[in-house]
Amino acid sequence: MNSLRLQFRFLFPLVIVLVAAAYFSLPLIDKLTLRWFSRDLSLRGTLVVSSLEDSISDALRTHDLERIQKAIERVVTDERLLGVGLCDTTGKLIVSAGVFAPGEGCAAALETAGETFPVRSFAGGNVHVGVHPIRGSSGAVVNLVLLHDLSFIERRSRDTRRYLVILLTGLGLVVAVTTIVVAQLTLRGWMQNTRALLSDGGSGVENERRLGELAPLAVELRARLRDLEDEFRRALGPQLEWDPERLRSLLRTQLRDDEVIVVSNREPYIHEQVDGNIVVRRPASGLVTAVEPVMRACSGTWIAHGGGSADRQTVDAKDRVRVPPGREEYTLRRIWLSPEEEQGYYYGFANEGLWPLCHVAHVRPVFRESDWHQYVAVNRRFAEAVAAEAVSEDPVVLVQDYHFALLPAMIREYLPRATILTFWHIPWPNPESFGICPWRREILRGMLGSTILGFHTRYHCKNFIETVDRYLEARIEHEHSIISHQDDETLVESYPISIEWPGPRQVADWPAVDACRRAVVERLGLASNVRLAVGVDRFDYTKGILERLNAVERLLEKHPEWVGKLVFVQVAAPSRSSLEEYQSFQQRIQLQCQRINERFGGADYQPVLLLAEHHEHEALTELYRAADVCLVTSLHDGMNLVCKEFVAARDDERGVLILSRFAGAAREMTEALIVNPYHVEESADALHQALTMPDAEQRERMASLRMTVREYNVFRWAGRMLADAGRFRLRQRIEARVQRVRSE
Ligand code: GDG
Repeated sequence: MNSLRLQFRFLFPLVIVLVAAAYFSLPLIDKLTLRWFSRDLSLRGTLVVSSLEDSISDALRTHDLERIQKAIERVVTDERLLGVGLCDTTGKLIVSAGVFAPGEGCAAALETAGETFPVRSFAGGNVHVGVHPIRGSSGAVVNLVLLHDLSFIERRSRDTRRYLVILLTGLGLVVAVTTIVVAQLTLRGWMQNTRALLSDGGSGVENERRLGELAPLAVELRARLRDLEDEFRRALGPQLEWDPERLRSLLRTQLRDDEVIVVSNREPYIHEQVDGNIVVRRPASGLVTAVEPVMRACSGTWIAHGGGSADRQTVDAKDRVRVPPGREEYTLRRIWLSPEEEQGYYYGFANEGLWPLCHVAHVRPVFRESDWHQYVAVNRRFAEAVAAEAVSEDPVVLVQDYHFALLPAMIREYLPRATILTFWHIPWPNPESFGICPWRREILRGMLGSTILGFHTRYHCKNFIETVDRYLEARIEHEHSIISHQDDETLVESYPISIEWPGPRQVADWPAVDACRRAVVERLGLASNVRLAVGVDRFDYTKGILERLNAVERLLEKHPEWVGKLVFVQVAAPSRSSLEEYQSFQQRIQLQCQRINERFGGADYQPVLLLAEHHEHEALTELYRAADVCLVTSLHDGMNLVCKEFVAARDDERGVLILSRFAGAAREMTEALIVNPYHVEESADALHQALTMPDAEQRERMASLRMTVREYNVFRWAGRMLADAGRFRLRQRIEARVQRVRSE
């Protein structure tokens, strides 16, 4: 309909042009036809005269006017000839026939002699006046005047005009119909191309061919659409975004301000003795990075192992301390572990057993009976602590990670009405891999004490459900992801974790990107023009640090132009260093760095810098902001938060992220350069691509990544989980009420 309207809009001027053409051309045509006929009539007159000339000459000689009269009367019988008159040279009428006015008829007629277009009005119409001189035999000259009726010309002209109007209208109609048909076809083709162009049929030769000359337009249009989408999402941002306030309001409305307790092994604030002073440290831990902002928003109590050298000095009589220091938004309850407990539960069963078991990163899990006993005992101690801290019968308990697989079922023994949300921060392997754990059933039963069990990805959920299916008697509702085991139901769901998106005040405190770069270059003693690639990790074999170094080495081999110009800085925060596997891994990395530096470095250039020490949070932000490239090449990672922190730090929308496809984050952060870290060639190429990536592409990728991380932030992670818990609790309350009514 719209397209028709559009075409009529085009046709209207065409009609106007045709009408104007008819309007201006018709008088012209009238004039022309009159001239043609007048010339015709002059010729005709000449013929008539030549047929009369002889007899008139003879008759004049003999003054036989009667003969002349008869001759001209014969001629006048022609219907187009109105009258004939014979005039002498003085304008006197000699004889006449038909309508010929005596006297002035001759005089008026003779005036027209010599005119090319001798037409006069006569008796309400036009007549053609033909003056033909005839020389008599006596030598005297007379003029034979022929008055031809021009009304037939007018008739013909009217007919011509009618035909012309019909012709122009017909022509107009043909043009109009042709225009509409051509326009419709063109429009349809255009619509198809435009649809193809908007549908983002992917890149590649086939798509280019399909779009033809519209291909460059497609690129521009898609870029513009992306910008508009970005602007739109930015504009909607505040309404859609998850932030602490929205989380708090969810707690108020859906959980009716219920009590929230978090349990994790790692504590969010560690008090350390340093040179006789007590300092507070934030641990290098993805779990703490994610859960701490949620806890600040929810208040409540966080129960964790007190591992800092000054932790005991800073708690009250009930082993509690208010944190964050200075802001005191929630309570940290510390649990003290003996060295044997820590060794067996934490280093032994959790980190030598479950960690490699779940990551499948080519390090053999070690399962010792004694470690298992410590693991059970410590889980029990934490369960008791939860029961002791709970002020209500049905708190919401957030159990964190693989250190506490048995805790959910144990908490349920003490607090049957608690809502237990367990989040497993690391991957879950397939049933075969998990099957090598001697206590696989105990672990699964322990976890199924949870109301909700969360993993980062659907894939990990699927692996877990299949594992339960393989090793336990349980009913599984696959379509709802619910496992029923011993009268308890557990919802298994994916909740991709994230970071807290930096607020405007925090961003305002950050030094400018250039200043960060200068500070890092100066601090590390680098040349001012070097390109910087960075890696930030706990010093762990699952993070792909070795593979990253191999990629850097291969890049320098393949593209020697980067030697002297690229420096790779690896922050490796000490982690689980008392374990042999970690010690030998860390030594291996150190040797590898040395080797690369010896091969490509010199007195004033070292291509690789290993900073194997804990860094303050601000120092990491400075490094992220100074970097051209951030490398995250985990061999297997539940999510990985470093890549999200890098993106959050780049409000300048510059810098390139290289991300392992084996990190959970790769499913969301698709605009990163996704690599297989085991493929050294591919990683080296990605590094080269990152270092040579044009600014506009960096901006486009980074803007999109930032949008994702901002929207899918940690408050959304917690919000979704707590909202699911709220729904569960509501259902539970309704069921309890129904039960009560039934029993009354
Ligand atoms: C597990 C899963 C999942 C690193 N060095 C320092 C430091 N860090 C911080 C980083 C980041 C965190 O540690 C590491 O986060 P990741 O996500 O990489 O990893 P894991 O600790 O292995 O965490 C992981 C996570 O849980 C959350 O669920 O993403 O897949 O393995 O925040 O910035 N922090 C400080 N100094 C350092 O030197 N302050």
